[in-house]
Parts: sequence; structure tokens; C-alpha cells
Amino acid sequence: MSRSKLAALALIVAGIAAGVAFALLTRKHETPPATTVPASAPVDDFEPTAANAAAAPGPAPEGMIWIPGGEFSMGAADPLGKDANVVGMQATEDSRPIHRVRVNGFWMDKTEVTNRQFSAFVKATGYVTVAERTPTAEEFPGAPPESLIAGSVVFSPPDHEVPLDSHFRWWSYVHGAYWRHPAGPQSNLDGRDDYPVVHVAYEDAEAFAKWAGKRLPTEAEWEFAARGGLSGALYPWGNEFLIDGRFMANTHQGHFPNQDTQADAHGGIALVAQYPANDYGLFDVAGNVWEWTSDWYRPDYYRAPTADGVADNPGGPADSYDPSEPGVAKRVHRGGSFLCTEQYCSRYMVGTRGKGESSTGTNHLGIRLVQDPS
Ligand SMILES: [Ca+2]
Repeated sequence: MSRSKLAALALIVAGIAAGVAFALLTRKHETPPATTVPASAPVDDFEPTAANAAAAPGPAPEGMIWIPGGEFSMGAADPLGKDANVVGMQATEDSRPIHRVRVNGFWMDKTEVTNRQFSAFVKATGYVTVAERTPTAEEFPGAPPESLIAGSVVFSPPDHEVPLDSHFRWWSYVHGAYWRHPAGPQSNLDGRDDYPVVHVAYEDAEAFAKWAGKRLPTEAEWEFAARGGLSGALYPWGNEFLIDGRFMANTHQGHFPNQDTQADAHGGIALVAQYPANDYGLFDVAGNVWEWTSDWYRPDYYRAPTADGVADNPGGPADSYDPSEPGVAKRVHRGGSFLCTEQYCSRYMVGTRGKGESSTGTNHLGIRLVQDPS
């Protein structure tokens, strides 16, 4: 597969677009400070997870569950038994080396943040999300004035098969799309109170977290939690995608992007917690919607060794670099979405990584928060 194809794959994983049509989406960023990469010593393979033995430090905050923390092997190996030409293989390339990481215990939302929760935040604060704000010429110098209209990116599949060489074939910038109108101005949240909130940019996620007295997880915390105590499993529940023929996550079946057969019982986004929880009690850590983490994205972040061979509560690199879009600062996304499919994006695999430009929300990207013990 060509490098350009790989870059295209990376872009769809990010749910982000570059170029004229989506020029609005790439806002100017302050240059982050110089990189000091906290380090980790590569290991050849997964080693057992050693979770902390201490019990939860108190009663769980509403809707949250205790993640004990401990030491684990972070990253993703080539999935055994998969053809080297399928997407599943390329999906692991920036998730190596597999390395040892230690995280402290924390509380984590059992589910993705819902429209009901986000609505309470907006009602209490009057917060206006990035997708609702009219972009300015200062933010996007050179953009045609008629393009400076508030909106967000919506999955808009064609009704026929298309080459998978450009995500523009199935993503559209829709004026008037934001969390309350996820498919555009004519759509609404009727009956969707307990669906994941979407179209949240990174700063929206941070604002919600601050209001809720929580924070976004680091990438390492997210992966420790999603693995649920298992070591090296392809998925949060084990190594087989189906268990006794049953789907374990909301992903995409059929032919991408034009046909979703909904074999997993959900076409598009689903109510939270419709599939079994992982062993820590977390729902939808694979599929449904992507989730922001607080780490900047760099493909080389897992490489630098530390003194004792274990990365201690790593918080991500100090800056962002994505070879497929140099100059666009991105944060790590985790978990995959209802659009993930082996044909294009198999990053529902638990050790794999997504990424997205910080001001870009889409209708398959949401939030899950954590809280430190008091
Ligand atoms: Ca589905």
C-alpha cells in the first residue's frame, strides 16, 4: 500500500480533513514548547498486567468506577492471523514499541459522556461549543468569507461503492451541525438523551471536565482502563472479535462506507452501554464513538527509553507531530467508533491509536472523563 494511502487511512481514523473543503477545520495553533519525551523502554512482547491491589479509596462518584492502576504493557502488536495487506496491520504501526507503563489509580466514567450530561453543563453555564462559533478571518487567513460559517464534520456516506482513497467521499462539513443537531440543522436529540455527546472539540471537552470536577484521561490511563486487566489482548474482551457469535462493540459491518448491514444491531451511533462491559466495568471502550485523551499525538512517543524501563504516569509528548499532516497539532483519540471496520479503520483494537486536530469535532467523536482520588 502506498504511503499516500496510508496517510488517507490515518486521516479517516482521525476523523479530520485537510484541504480546501475542510479548511475551516484546521485552526491556527500556538507552537507547543519543545519536546521532552518521557520515556519508556521497549520490550519485545506483552508482559502480564500487575494491577495495584489496594481497594477503591471510597465510594464511587456517580457513574464512575475505580480503575486500580498498576503496571502494564502498552501498545499493539501485529494481529496474528491477519493479512499484512489489510488495514488491521497498518493500524498498529504507531503503537509500538510495546513498552511498560505505570499509572496511578483513578475513577473513570463507566460510559461515554451523554447528551443528557452535556446538556446539564450547557444549561448551567451557557457554554457555546466550538462548532457553534463562527470562524473568523483571523483564525483562517485566506479563507473565502462565505466559508466562515459555523458547523462541524458529519459522516455523509455515498449510496454506492467508492474508492477508499479520499475521506472527502464520505465526510462533509455541515453548516449548523453541532452537539444538539448532530446530523445538521434538521436533526435533533429527540430520544437521544443517553447517546454519547458528539461534535465536541478538545476545548469543549476540557470545559465540560472542569465544570464536572473531572479531567480527560491520559492516553496511558485510557489504555490501562480499556484493557481491563488483560495483557496484550486485541480487544478489551479478548482476542476474538465475536464471542459465541455475539458482537461486543458497535462498529461497522458490510461494505464501507456505503453499506452498513448493522449486524451488530446498531447502524450509526448507539445508546451507551448496549454491549457488555470490560472486566473493569467500562462500556464502549471499543466502538461507538472515539474519545479524546489529553496527550498530544506523536507517532514516535513510545520509543524513548527511561532509566528504569517503566514510563511513570506518562502524560504525552510536549508537542504534536503527525507526518501525514505536518503543522497540524493533534491530540490522541482512543477507542474507535461506529465507523470502524477492518476494511478501513480497525482501530477498535485496544492498543491502537487515533488522532485529531484539537478544534475538530465530528459526529463520531465524544468524551469519557476521569477523576483523581481526593
Ligand atoms: Ca454498528
